[in-house]
Amino acid sequence: MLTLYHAPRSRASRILALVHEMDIRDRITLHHVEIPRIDGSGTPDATNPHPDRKVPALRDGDTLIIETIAIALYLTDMFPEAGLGPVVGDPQRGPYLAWLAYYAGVMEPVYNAQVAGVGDHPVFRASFRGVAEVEQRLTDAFADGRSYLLGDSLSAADLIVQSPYMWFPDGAPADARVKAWIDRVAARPSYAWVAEMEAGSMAVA
Ligand SMILES: N[C@@H](CCC(=O)N[C@@H](CS)C(=O)NCC(=O)O)C(=O)O
Repeated sequence: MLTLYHAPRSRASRILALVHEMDIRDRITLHHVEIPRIDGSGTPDATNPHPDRKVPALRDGDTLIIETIAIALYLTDMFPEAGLGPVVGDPQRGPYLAWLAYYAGVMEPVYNAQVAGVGDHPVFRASFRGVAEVEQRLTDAFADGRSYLLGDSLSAADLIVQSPYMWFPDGAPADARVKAWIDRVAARPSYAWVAEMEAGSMAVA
């Protein structure tokens, strides 16, 4: 049995949505933990095995997996039949990995730097570029009218790459096709389920 360490309305919510999309809820025990919040509420939770007491974290027997991207890949590779992540040999595997890596390696730093007011620093721009380039990347991705990042069907990459715009809709790219994708992902039944779970009915392991 897998254990997912989760806190409501956090980066772990995307993994919860992925669990629902993959229909593997019965394979996962949810363990709700407290985390320190930006508003000063919450505290680190001693029951959280994450070395930084962050979420998400996933335990599989003696193995602890941290980092959203690693957890998403671990799950989609473990349950390929769920169809949420192309496996090795599938021509979409490369784009899938690239979007996941781009999110963690570029998008999160770029948006955090923007909030921190340091995104224009030449050293930062040399490594990551900026918001305009991220928006152009997404605009280009949807220029052919596709519904999701990899084509016609949802993958874990959509749940993760779209997530900043769920939290900060005002920061969404202006492109109509990108906006339609953001709305399409947000309207998935998995997110209604996550909202319901996080509203208070979540089982604590
Ligand atoms: N890069 C990590 C970031 C995890 C992270 O920062 N999670 C936040 C919740 S959104 C957290 O647990 N914060 C608690 C803390 O900073 O102590 C990932 O994507 O898994």
